[in-house]
Amino acid sequence: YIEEIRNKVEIALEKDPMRFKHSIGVADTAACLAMRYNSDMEKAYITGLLHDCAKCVDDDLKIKECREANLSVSQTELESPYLLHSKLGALYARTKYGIEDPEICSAIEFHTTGKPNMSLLEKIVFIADYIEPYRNKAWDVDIIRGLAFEDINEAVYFCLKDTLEYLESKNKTIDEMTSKAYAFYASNRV
Ligand code: DGI
Ligand code: FE
Ligand code: FE
Ligand code: FE
Repeated sequence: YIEEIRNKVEIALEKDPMRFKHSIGVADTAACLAMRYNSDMEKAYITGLLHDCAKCVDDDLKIKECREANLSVSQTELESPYLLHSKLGALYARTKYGIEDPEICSAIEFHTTGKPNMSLLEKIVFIADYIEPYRNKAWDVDIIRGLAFEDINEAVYFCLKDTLEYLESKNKTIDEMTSKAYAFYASNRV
């Protein structure tokens, strides 16, 4: 059944072979983090495989499909339609991959912005997306790689901090959910 999902995702991402490699990296990394935090490894692996399943949909189509499914599209999402791949990915998980588990769908939905008070699976996928072995663009990624296996909340905090610094340096619009997530993880540090 995992093999079936894997093959479907490979086809869905065939426009961008690196994206499929990244998805395998996120699945593997999410499974490792689940192992570390006594969470369900199979669920983490499936969520990792699927998290970017809507990434290769054209931006106009992303907006159109979200609207058709009555998913809200904010001003920030209109300005940066790539943000919608997480919401649309959660929808596809249900409609195209038969995933009924709301925890998996929610972890896909919030993997780009994060959100306050994430579930363990949400945090695992959020972090795995950032630290998987094929990803090396981020500034502090090696520090966060180690931290992820020591203190997952601290790792989430640094991921959000790096992301916000990057977005500010590029003058990109910050989604309300990204700001809220950062505020939550900044104020809950011990
Ligand atoms: O899909 P991936 O590239 O694997 O990773 P992702 O879904 O976490 O997306 C990462 C990109 O999303 C990265 O370039 C930063 C951007 N991003 C995250 N939060 C926000 C954001 N972009 C905007 N405009 N606003 C945000 O709040
Ligand atoms: Fe993504
Ligand atoms: Fe991410
Ligand atoms: Fe990703």
